[in-house]
Amino acid sequence: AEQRMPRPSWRLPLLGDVLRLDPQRPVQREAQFVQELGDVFEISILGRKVIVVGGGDAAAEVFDENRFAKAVVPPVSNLRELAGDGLFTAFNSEPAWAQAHNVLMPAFSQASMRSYHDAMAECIDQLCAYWVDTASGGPVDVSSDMNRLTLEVIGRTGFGYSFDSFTPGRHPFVESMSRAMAYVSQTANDVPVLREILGWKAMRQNPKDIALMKTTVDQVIAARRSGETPRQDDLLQRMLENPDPQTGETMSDQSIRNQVLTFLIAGHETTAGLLSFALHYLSLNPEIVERAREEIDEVLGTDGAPVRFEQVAKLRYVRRIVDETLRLWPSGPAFFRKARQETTLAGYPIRKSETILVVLLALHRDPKLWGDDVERFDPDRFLPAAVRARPAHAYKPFGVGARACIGRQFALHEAVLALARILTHFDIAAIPGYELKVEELLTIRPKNLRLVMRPRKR
Ligand code: MNH
Repeated sequence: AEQRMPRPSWRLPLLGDVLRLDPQRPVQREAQFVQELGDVFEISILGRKVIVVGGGDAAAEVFDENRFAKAVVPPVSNLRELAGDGLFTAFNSEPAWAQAHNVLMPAFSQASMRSYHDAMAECIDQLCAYWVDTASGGPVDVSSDMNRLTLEVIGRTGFGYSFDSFTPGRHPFVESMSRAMAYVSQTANDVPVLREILGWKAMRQNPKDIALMKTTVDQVIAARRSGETPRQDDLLQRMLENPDPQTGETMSDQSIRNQVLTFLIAGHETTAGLLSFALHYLSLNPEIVERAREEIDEVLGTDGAPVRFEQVAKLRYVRRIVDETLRLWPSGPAFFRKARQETTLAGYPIRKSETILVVLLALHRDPKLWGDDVERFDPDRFLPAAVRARPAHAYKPFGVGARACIGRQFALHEAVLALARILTHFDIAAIPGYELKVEELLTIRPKNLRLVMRPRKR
């Protein structure tokens, strides 16, 4: 006899479990369900069944690319209005995915980070100067400033464009992008009719925001193509010039636009979230700051010279701080999989194409995989011996398989460099009484996190 998959104890007709969800904090709510219902269970949202995986061996199963694959379903598929068949939102079979993947993989290799390093370092130094000029010992708005940094970095290294991020006020592109992202996130699980009644203003605004973003990017591409702006060794140049080695064809302007928009979306809030959470933990753990600074001073020296590319990979402890931050708060907190054909998961039967949500927020705190002090921030969990002792499926902040994050090396290089530079220049102090609350807008970030950044006393 077939065993039935666990599910919440009661369920409403039509609505299903929708009233149990938390529209403001959907993934944190799912992680709570994992505590109540176990590693595998199902929920029902307005007639749509979603299987949830939050730990243990079930995670290893669902990461198996032979039996499961990425699923592009809401809210991810809602981004297609903006990013079309760009890398992140493409269906597995779309030809634009394979082409962009082939062209861009070399551009995101560890070795290619060398060509983005100087621009990254410059942006980080601009951030530090901005804090010295504007903060004058008062608290800074961490999430907002980390967003300025990561957007500036991807703009400069991606396509030679500056959003003038370290000036007061916000670039129109940034205004449009944050509204468009909020729109996708807030309309993730609703019904179009409700959207019409509840969301008049946002609904009328959204097409305008999308149009502005597309036009901005199209202008940047056209200016580079025509030679109006100079060639440079960035992602845009590679997309314009390098053919797909498999077909010999170069990318269309439409596909390039989709990729640029994708990098702006996928590469900016995720890394900003990571940096914000890391600074939060550093503000609470002086002994970790001390160990990091010992390493930083030894590797980078104390003369304030620009950081060289090769030095970043030597910052092993700073890297462990980054890894541990992504364990507790993986900035992409969940992703979707689907069954390639009829199969089973943890012994339960699964139909072909059924949707499965992997909740990293729960997996990364599974006591079966991480021990019983899972809430503690401890970078030494990522010492090589400790990593080897854990199964590989315990930690997947960048996803799995063919559709895993292409920007992983980019994000890690940027994050290690930024934290090293910030720790070199500033003493980080928490605001007494701050309690971490986590905000979700597809990605996660600490809510209202403010920290005092004082020029470092040696
Ligand atoms: Mn990223 C896919 C997490 C930084 C560009 N990214 C993914 C996935 C996760 C992820 C998880 C898989 C999603 C899924 O299976 O549906 N990404 C992160 C995190 C960070 C991050 C936690 C930072 C920290 N990502 C970046 C950066 C870039 C980027 C930086 C670009 C500059 N990510 C992508 C792209 C994809 C992706 C593009 C889609 C890749 C594909 O499907 O081929």
